[in-house]
Amino acid sequence: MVERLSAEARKSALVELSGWAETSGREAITRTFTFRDFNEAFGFMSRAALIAEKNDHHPEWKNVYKTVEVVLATHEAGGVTARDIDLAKAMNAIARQLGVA
Ligand code: HBI
Repeated sequence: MVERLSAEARKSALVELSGWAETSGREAITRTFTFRDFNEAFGFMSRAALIAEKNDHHPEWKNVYKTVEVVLATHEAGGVTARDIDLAKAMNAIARQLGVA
């Protein structure tokens, strides 16, 4: 079982994660990605989905046209863990490759 990060550990991890913030009202982290169009947003989701499935760690997300709103938490730990931080980093890397953020 992976360990839930303390509030302090969460905060210091977020300093390194551009665009991500604490989710209000729950122990999770969130970022909204804005792409050029739907095609690019869906491409981002497809690439992130492959990583998520490989690691058996899945995002909560919502897509509206060119925006993708992501919430990451580890349900079995009841909070944010290193798995969420790793997935957030991977998502940022994909977005960067697409020329966003
Ligand atoms: N994804 N975000 C997230 N959090 C989990 O706890 C989680 C998951 N994907 C798969 C998963 N847990 C499984 O390991 C368990 O539901 C069996």
